[in-house]
Amino acid sequence: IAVSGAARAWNRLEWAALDAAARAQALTRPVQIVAQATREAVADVLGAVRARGDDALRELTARFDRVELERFEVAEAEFAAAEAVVAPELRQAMLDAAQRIEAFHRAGMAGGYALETAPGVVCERIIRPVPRVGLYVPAGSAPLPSTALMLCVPARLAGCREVVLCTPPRADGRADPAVLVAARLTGVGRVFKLGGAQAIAALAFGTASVPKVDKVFGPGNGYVDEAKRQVARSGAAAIDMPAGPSEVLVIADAGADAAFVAADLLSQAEHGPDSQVLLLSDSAALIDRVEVELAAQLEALPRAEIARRALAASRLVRVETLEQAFAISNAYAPEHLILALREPRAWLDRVEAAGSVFLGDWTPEALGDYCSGTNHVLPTNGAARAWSGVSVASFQNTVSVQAASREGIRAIGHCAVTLARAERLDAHANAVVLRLRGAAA
Ligand code: HSO
Ligand code: ZN
Repeated sequence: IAVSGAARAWNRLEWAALDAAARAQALTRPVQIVAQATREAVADVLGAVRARGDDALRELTARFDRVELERFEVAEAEFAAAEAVVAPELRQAMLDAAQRIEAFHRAGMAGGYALETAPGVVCERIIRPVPRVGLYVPAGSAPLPSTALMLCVPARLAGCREVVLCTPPRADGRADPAVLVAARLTGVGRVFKLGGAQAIAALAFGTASVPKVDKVFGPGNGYVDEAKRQVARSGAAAIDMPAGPSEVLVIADAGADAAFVAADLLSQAEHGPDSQVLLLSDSAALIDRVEVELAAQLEALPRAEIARRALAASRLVRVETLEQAFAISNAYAPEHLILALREPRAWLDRVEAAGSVFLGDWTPEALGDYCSGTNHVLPTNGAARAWSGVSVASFQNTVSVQAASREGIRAIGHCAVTLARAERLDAHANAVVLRLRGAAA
């Protein structure tokens, strides 16, 4: 049984039948076209928060979150109430996940190092935490306490002095209780009920009630992503990465389990109507089976409407070979790449650009989203070509240090003088020559 064209909520394509323009079109993300209107709306929000601080935050929160907040910071009583309503099983799952995330992130922490590069010349790299960081945890249609874990755990491991979290208020003026419990479990001090571009603005510029931070982290919708780009461009705060709507690309062979593949595609599609979902397979029969599964599983989802809208921009593509699938994937540079292949590890060398890779039939993206230990804050929108997902290093700066002795300046001073003269920078040359004289005496 094949799904007929009219019933399809997704797009099925034959790569070989597409010309260059159609191929480019097939790999174009809707979010790649950031509307001028979005850019302007975000610029207005940033300008308002910068100019009028908390007053602007109050107005924007009333307009976008439809709630009047006198105070944005979560008070002790609200944390306590959150602890009381979060089910023990959920709390325990968050603890388990946090422990695995911590173990994996700790193991990957870079250490400093030192090397004597010439007799008497020691160069070092030392590591310092970014002093003040702001974490954004989206709530939108689904609050994401797991994102709090993914951001808070590495921030604490890095030793950041000030860790501030923003998450949108609910209609009742409270923050999502599970997000609050996750923040507490991982040792975050201050949480503010702010969402969208106004949250990013508050963190980047600071207001009377929200402390200014040095770097803003976290995923978000197109507005949040655009706000992060704008504050980074203005120099107000650094950002972790451009991170817009979530995406998955699955490469599946004829032996893949169609139900598993469909479930993975839908787990991405349910994130939001702007989520990106791609399947590449060299097997038309597998795609047929995935279509049947998609249709069946979609109907049973509470978020079917959201998933259906995401699927409308999705693509199921029959490729000629798996090599071709990897070439397409590398060009697209997906946030998540699932290899539903018989020998997934053998193909890993082909992966050039992806945020996070899931090997084999038993590794759904959902494990990485929650609790395998890897980070789920990953570069989207093709940024994986040049950006990496969040890690402890995202919360650290490296500082280089060098120390030369008299012997050291004698060893390499002449090299510096020659280069300085070639650049006609005489003061540079003098700074070395004076010392060479001193060291010779
Ligand atoms: N797939 C999302 C992360 C997430 N999924 C959070 C569920 N909760 C972006 O990587
Ligand atoms: Zn997810």
